[in-house]
Amino acid sequence: MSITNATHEQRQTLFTIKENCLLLDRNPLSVKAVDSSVSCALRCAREKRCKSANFVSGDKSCSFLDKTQTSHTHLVQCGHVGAVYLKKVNSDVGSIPQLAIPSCKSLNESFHPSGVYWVDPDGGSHDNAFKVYCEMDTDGGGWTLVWSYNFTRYQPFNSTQNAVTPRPNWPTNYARVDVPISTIPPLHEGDYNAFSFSLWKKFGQEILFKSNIMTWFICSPDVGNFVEWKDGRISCKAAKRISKVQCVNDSPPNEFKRAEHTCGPRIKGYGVLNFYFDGCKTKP
Ligand SMILES: [Ca+2]
Repeated sequence: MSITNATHEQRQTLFTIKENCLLLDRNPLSVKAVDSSVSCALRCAREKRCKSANFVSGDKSCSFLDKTQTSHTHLVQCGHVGAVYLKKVNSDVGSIPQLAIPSCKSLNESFHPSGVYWVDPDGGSHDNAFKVYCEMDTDGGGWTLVWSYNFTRYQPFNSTQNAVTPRPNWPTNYARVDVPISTIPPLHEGDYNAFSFSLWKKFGQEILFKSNIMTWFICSPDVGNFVEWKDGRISCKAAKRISKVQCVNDSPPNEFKRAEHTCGPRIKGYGVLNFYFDGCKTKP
């Protein structure tokens, strides 16, 4: 599950240039033959993973790099006649605590790939910055991964012992909720952990629900609001169809229900339960 309230704009890609310099990287992302440094920059601009590039005029080679002179100053060497080192402007944002971003939605999808970034949602000193996973591929990107979960007993799925695990520390009065709680931000989609629930709203109000087997949905708050923990109507649209399973849950949900007196919150549609984040693994 990821959340955002991103609005995106396409920007030009800018480069800083160091003539007669190279970033000595033994493992470039790729090397291509090009005619000029401009052509090298254009190709790097189109490749999200390319943060900087070396152009060598002698052999007309353009090497794409995932490192930059900011992160690897010691690897930059000058005095190479005919070489040009090109660095994407803003390629370093979120790469170290000192360059922490407010949230994933501040990234530009055209040159920031999905991955781990440093964020500092409360601004000011970056001493309390921390790492998160930004998803930059779905519906314009800008999603912050706030929770990734597994199941206690996937087979059979409807077993009373099946529950999501771990769960976020959202409020519940229900004594039977008994799966472990996580408050560690997940750093990739298979890292089963969760942000502290009170932090979710700092990254936006819109939620992307992903699934391995079901249609993905993007939901915005209305009267109901997941991150503010308010029951009621929400507004959802399908973000991606998962072709292997066609089921009734494909229709977008329209209601959020909290977890005060049940095993977990629910996302429902017209007579359909799309997501039930069941945190009870032992039931009578
Ligand atoms: Ca701060």
